[in-house]
Amino acid sequence: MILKIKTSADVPSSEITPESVYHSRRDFMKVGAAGAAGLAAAAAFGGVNAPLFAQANPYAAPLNPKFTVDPAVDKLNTYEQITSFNNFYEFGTDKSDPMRYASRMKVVPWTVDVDGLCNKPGKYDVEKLVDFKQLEERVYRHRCVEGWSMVMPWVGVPIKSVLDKLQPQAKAKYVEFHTLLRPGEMFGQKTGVLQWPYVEGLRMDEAMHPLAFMVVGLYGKVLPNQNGAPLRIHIPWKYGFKSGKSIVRIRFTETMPRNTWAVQTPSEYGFWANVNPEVDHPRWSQARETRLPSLLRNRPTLLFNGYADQVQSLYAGMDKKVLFY
Ligand SMILES: Nc1nc2c(c(=O)[nH]1)N[C@H]1C(S)=C(S)[C@@H](COP(=O)(O)O)O[C@H]1N2
Ligand SMILES: [Mo]
Repeated sequence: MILKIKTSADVPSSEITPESVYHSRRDFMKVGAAGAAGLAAAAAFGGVNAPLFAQANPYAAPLNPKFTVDPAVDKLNTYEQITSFNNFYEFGTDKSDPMRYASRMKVVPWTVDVDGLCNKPGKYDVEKLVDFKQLEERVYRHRCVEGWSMVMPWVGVPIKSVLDKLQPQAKAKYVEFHTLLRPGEMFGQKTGVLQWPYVEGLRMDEAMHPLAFMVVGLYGKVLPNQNGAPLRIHIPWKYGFKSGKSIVRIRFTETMPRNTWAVQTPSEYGFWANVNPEVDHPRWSQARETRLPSLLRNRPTLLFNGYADQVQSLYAGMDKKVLFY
């Protein structure tokens, strides 16, 4: 694994522009829909600039203080760090590939197909799935199975608020999240590095857990393509590969999903992938982690990535060997 952090000096502004172009286009589209929300937010907020602010940028959402970190322990990574060091194999396997190439992915318009064991299957616009008037900011630790970690201020809604609209049936035990399959824009999909499309899944009670987050923004702005625009999940107590990006399909199933990394290398990756310092990857220790931008294993890995008190009841009585793999 090569850890190479780009600084702003390494990133020509021409490579950043597409994201901001997308942003303003998106803002433009949102003004109508967000107008009413803007007025309501303005009334609640009362600030002189509030109406303009709320209408222009629905992603400037309030922090939910229940879901944040101690800044003395977990310093926020910069926007630049979070958007220039990524795993998104659809755009190549180098950490800087997504930053370079993800702008090729067309994210407007974007629809999500919903199927399987639910009462409201169909094709949904993102705006129908995610209530943009309810966006909130949450600061989460993110731990990649490779050993690096960051702290991100995401903007989104609980996954539960999305799934509830789809009315999963009692038979649905799991939910799958499928990434966009568009080899013309995602050249990694012309290679066999993974089985495409990228599929991840959760048990229903995991997906419905208050921590499980549906992300549409970062740092008060629209989610950059390299981080999984326009819709990705973040499951902070699991290794990063569980958090699928650029989601175009949500499927409810009775059987455990065959997630991409478990299909690719079943001897190394499983379905659960809960973070545990005591269960090593077959090729490296998970006892410590590299909190970027440091390049050293500078801190201990935490059980469930530090969210144990909130999530361990999900797994009462289950086999430890299974759970952390
Ligand atoms: N579609 C898709 N989703 C993906 C991946 C990927 O390659 N393709 N990589 C995963 C891995 S291994 C990690 S660590 C996180 C990285 O998210 P970030 O780039 O926003 O930090 O995305 C996850 N989601
Ligand atoms: Mo990862």
